[in-house]
Amino acid sequence: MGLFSFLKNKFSKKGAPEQEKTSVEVYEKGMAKSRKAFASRLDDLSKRYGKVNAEYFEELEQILIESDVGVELSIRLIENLLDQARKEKLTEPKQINDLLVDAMFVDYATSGEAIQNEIAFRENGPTVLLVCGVNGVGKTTSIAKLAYRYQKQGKKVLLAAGDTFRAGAVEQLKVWADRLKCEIVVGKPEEDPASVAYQAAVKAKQSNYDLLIVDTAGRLQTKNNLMAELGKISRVLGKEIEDAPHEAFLIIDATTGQNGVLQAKAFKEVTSLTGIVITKMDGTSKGGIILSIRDELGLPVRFIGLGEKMEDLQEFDLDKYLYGLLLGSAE
Ligand SMILES: Nc1nc2c(ncn2[C@@H]2O[C@H](COP(=O)(O)OP(=O)(O)O)[C@@H](O)[C@H]2O)c(=O)[nH]1
Ligand SMILES: [Mg+2]
Repeated sequence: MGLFSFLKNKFSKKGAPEQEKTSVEVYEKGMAKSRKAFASRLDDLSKRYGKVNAEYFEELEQILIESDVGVELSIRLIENLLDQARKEKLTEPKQINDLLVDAMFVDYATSGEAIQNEIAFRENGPTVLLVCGVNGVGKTTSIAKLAYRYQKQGKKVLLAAGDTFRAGAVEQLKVWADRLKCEIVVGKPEEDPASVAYQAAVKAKQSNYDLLIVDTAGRLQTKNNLMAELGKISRVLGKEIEDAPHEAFLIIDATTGQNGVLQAKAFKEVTSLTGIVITKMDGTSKGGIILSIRDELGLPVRFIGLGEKMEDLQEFDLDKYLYGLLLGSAE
């Protein structure tokens, strides 16, 4: 049984536990655009070719590249597929497409650091999550969604409005904090973000918070500035709370395509990231970006934004992702 048939069985509505069902539905809905671009093109391809040939593989490679799987990874996947097809004398388009899905799965599963989603909470004292990424990618809204998630799990959450650079950014986080009834530490306009982080760390420790989430400014004009600022925030946090920040998530907007991969490389150089959050997956037809980022950076994708609602930030699940990408493609 191919992976896709397996996933179909796993996630078919009948018999799926309630909790799973809703999460799968969020993936199904949020990945509709990507699915349209990927699964229906695979389907169309297999209908046009009776037997696979060199052109088939070329077209397949094109679909991967256009889905933002990344040129290097796309070429590698297709080369391996060609080898395997030759060795095993496979000629059916459907067999090839099944193998491709398997290979996508294996590449994600085996590239780099262990797969992990939830924040690993410390036994004693607050766990600190630093959130970075360029302007507009969805940092602040993802912070709100994460706060919502962990509050629901019974955690005491504190926010730090560390994006003191952009007018309105602090206000935006404050609005979210009010809605979520979540405590927030706010500095003065244009106050040094490290000073806000410091105040928040002190409060988190004194008042026994489980989780402190620190928002940061997203400007990336010069790498030196960014490095200095993120470095300073991290140092200040680490002085107040042992080993903080314990987690550092980079937020990437899926609609920015390969540019997101470049951002990830730039940030990875200046700060030690523990994971990626991909946002706006619902707004793109190029869902392959996840595979590309994983392949190039080795970092685990921790959460995925599949829409604007609080519940639309889901923990990243490779099976659900591939299912969302392929649902409705030819059996
Ligand atoms: N459709 C959709 N929109 C999102 C998602 N995540 C964030 N956004 C939107 O992206 C915009 C920018 O988000 P914001 O959090 O202000 O970005 P920041 O500048 O990085 O803090 C807002 O309008 C959000 O509602 C997502 O997963 N799906
Ligand atoms: Mg923001």
